[in-house]
Amino acid sequence: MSNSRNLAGALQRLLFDRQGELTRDLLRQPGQFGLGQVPRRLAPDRTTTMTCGFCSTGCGLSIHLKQGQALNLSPATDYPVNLGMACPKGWEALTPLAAKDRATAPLMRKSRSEALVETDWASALDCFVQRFRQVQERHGKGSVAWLGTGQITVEELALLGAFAKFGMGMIHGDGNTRQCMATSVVAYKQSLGFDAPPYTYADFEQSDVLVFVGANPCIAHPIMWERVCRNRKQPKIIVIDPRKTETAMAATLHLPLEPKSDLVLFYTVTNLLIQQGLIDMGFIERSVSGFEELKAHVEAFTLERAVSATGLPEADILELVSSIGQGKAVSLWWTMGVNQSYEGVRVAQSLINIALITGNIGRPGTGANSITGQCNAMGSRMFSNTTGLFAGRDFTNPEHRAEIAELLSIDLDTIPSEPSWAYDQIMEGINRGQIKGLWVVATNTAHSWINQADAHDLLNKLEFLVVQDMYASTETAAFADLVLPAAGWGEKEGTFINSERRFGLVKKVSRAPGQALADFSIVKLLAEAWGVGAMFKEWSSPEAVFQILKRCSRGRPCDISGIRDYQMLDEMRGIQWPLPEGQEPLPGEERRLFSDGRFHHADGRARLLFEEPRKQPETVDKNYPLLLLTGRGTSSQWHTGTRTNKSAVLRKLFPEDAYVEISPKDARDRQIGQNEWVVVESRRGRVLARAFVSHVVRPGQCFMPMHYAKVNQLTFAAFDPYSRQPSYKNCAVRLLRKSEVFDLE
Ligand SMILES: Nc1nc2c(c(=O)[nH]1)N[C@H]1C(S)=C(S)[C@@H](COP(=O)(O)OP(=O)(O)OC[C@H]3O[C@@H](n4cnc5c(=O)[nH]c(N)nc54)[C@H](O)[C@@H]3O)O[C@H]1N2
Ligand SMILES: Nc1nc2c(c(=O)[nH]1)N[C@H]1C(S)=C(S)[C@@H](COP(=O)(O)OP(=O)(O)OC[C@H]3O[C@@H](n4cnc5c(=O)[nH]c(N)nc54)[C@H](O)[C@@H]3O)O[C@H]1N2
Ligand code: SF4
Ligand SMILES: [Mo]
Repeated sequence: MSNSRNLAGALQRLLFDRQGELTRDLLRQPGQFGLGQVPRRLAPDRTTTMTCGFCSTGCGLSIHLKQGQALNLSPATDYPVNLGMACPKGWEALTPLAAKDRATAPLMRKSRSEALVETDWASALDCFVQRFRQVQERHGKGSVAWLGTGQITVEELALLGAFAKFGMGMIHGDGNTRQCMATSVVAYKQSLGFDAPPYTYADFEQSDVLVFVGANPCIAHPIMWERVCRNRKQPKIIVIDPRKTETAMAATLHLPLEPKSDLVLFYTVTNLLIQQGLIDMGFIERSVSGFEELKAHVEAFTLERAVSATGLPEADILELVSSIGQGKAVSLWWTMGVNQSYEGVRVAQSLINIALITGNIGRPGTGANSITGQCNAMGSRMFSNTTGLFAGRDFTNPEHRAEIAELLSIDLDTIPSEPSWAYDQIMEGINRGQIKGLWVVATNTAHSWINQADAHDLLNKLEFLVVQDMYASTETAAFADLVLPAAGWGEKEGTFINSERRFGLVKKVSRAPGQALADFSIVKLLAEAWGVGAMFKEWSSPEAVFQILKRCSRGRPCDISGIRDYQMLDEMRGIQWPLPEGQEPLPGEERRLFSDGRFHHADGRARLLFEEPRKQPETVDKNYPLLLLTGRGTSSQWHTGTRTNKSAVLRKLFPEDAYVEISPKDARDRQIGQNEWVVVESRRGRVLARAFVSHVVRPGQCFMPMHYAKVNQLTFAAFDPYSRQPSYKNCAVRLLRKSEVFDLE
C-alpha cells in the first residue's frame, strides 16, 4: 500500500487519543473489536448530560451509565434549554445505535454492476485515495466535491472542510444545510451584516405577541413549543401557514394564507404599520438604513391587494397589523415555510424589516428569529468551510484568506479564492461532467434532494461515489462505490450549536459497532492516507480542534475565545456565542444579540431589503390542479428515517405507509375514501400514498411528509436566486384513485 508509512505514523499518533485507540486496534485486527473499553472521560456508573442529536432545539439529555456504557436516558432537569422535557425522538435517541443495519465494516465494489463487499479499513483508505486521485488527475482538482451535513459535530465539520479544501484541493463542497438554512444565512448576512439569529429561548416566554410563519414547532420543535406554553403573559400567538397544523390549532389566530403569498402579506403589513404610525422612528433613525426606500416600495401593497393574493379576510390582516404594531414585545419566528421557497430570502427579510421598523429586536421577547433545523446546522453555518470560510469569513476576501492561513499555519495558496458551488450547482456540475467524484457525509441525498428522478441519474453518472454513514442501507449508499462506516451521536465526542447559538457537548457513551469509526477519526486517517497528515498535526482530537476554532473566532461576531474548554461547557450547561475572552458566563444564562442597537455592517446599521414578488415556478393548471406542500409529518419521524425508523416505540407513533393529506372537498370530488391508496402524480413522477382526508389542508392543496422515500420524485427543482435553497414546498400534482392507474410498477 503506497501510503502505509504515513498511515503507520497516523496510527502511532492516534494511539494517544480516545478515538485513535479504537482506530489503531481496528486496523490491526479488522472485525475483532469488542465492547470492553470504557470511555476515559467518564466514571463507570453515573449519569452524564449531553446534547440531543436530532433537532436544533439542543435539549440536554441525562445519560445513565453502567460501566461507562449508556444504559438509558432521561431529559436533563437542569439544562437551560429543555428544563426536564424531551420529545419522543429524544427519549429514543439511544435505540438507533443498536440497529441491525448499522454499517460495521467498510464496503467496496469494483464496478457498478458488482455488489458492495466487506473490506478492511486499510483497503478502504487506499481505495479512497487512489480513486479520487485518479479523478483529479484526469479532470482537475475541482472535479471532486463533497456534500456534508448539519448532523456531525462542529469539530468534525471543520476537519472535513479543512481536509477537503486545503488538503485534497477541492473547491466545491456543500451540505444539507442548503436544503434548510441557506435562506436564513443570506437574509441575515445581507440585512444584519452577519449570520446572527438574535434570540434566546427565554424570548418564547417573554413575548406578548408571537408570530410563527411557515413553522410548525408542535411537530418540528416540540420543546421550543413547550417553552411557548410556559409563557405566563397570555400571549397572542399568530400562526401563518396554509395548513391548519397542530401549532395553528393551538394558536390564538391562524392565517391560512395561499401558499407563497407571504411576501405580499408582509409588504402589506409593513405598509399598514407605516401608515398607521405603528413604527419606532427613534430606533429607525439610530439603527436602520433604507427606510424611505422601503416605505416607497410598500405603498403599492394595499389591503385589497393582500386580500386578493392571500385569500385572507381583511379583518385578520388588520388584526395581524395591530397585534404587531401595539405589542410591547413582539417576536417573529420562521422556519421552512419561508426558507424553502424560490423567494425565501426576501420573505425572511420582510420579517426582519418588520422587526426592525417596529424596534422589536435586542429586547426580551422580541426578534426576527429563524428557527434552525438540525442539531448542528448552526455549526455547519459557521465552521464547515463550504460557502463561507471559517467563523463567517468569505473565500473571496483576500484579508480573510490571509487571516485563516496564518491562524492555521497553512500555505495561503491552499485556500481557494472562490466560494463553493451550492448543492444544486454541484448536482448540475455532475450533470455537465465537471464533477466526477463525490464524497457524501451524513446526508441521504438520494431521498432528500429535490426532484429525485434527476438526482438518481446524477449519482449514477459519477465515476466515484463515497458515502460515509451510520447505516449501509440508506438510499444513497445503494449508489456508492465505497461505504465508510461511521459512529453516530453518543459514540463520539464534540460540540453542536443549537438554534439560540448555544454550544452543547456531545459525549462518547456507547461503543460504535464493529469497525465503525467517528467521522473525526475517519477524516484524520484519510488525511494521513492522502499524504497531508502534517497539515493536521495540531488537529489531534476534537477538543484540540475546538481550541483551533476558538482562535479562528477571536474578534469575529461569533467569538468564542472565552469558552475555556469542554469542561467549562459541561459545567455551564452549554454556552451561547459570542463569549469573548474575559467575559464570564453565568451557569444556565440566556443571552440575546443587538441589545445596543448596533449591527454588523460597517456603519453599524441594519439594512431594509425588499424586491417585487416573483411568479411561482410551477403553478397548478387543468392537468395538475393541486398544489403539493411537503414537510414534517410527526414529532417521532426524523427526515429520511434512517434513525427513527429503527425504534419500535417511534414506529408506533407514525403511520407506516406514505400518506397524502387532502381536503374533504377534494376527496369527495374524486370519490376518494379515508385511508384509500391513491396515486399522487406530478410532471416528474408518480407515488402511491394513502389518502388522509382532513380539514388540515384547504381545497386545492395537499401535503405529504418528507419522511417517505418517494416524495421527492414529485417535487419541482426551483431555487431561491440568492440562497440557492430548494423550493420544496410548492409543486403541481394531480390525484388519481389507484384503480384509475394500471401501469404502476
Ligand atoms: N419531528 C421532526 N422534527 C424536525 C425534523 C424532522 O425531520 N422531524 N427536521 C428538523 C429540520 S432539519 C427542520 S429544517 C425543521 C423544519 O421545521 P418546520 O419548518 O416547522 O417544518 P415543515 O413541516 O418543513 O414546514 C413548516 C410549515 O411550512 C408550511 N408552509 C408550506 N408552504 C408555505 C408557504 O408558502 N407559506 C407559509 N407561511 N408556510 C408554508 C407547511 O404547511 C408546514 O406546516 O424541523 C426540524 N425538526
Ligand atoms: N420534499 C422535501 N424534502 C426535504 C425537506 C422538505 O421539507 N420537503 N426538507 C429538507 C431539509 S430542511 C433537510 S435538513 C434535509 C434532510 O435530509 P438528509 O440530510 O438527507 O436527512 P437525514 O435522514 O437526516 O440524513 C442524515 C444521514 O446521516 C446519517 N448519520 C446520522 N448521524 C451520522 C453521523 O454522526 N455520521 C455520519 N457519517 N452519518 C450520520 C444518517 O444515517 C442519514 O443517512 O431534507 C430536505 N428535504
Ligand atoms: S426537541 Fe429536538 S433536541 Fe429536544 S429531545 Fe426532541 S429531537 Fe431532541
Ligand atoms: Mo432542515
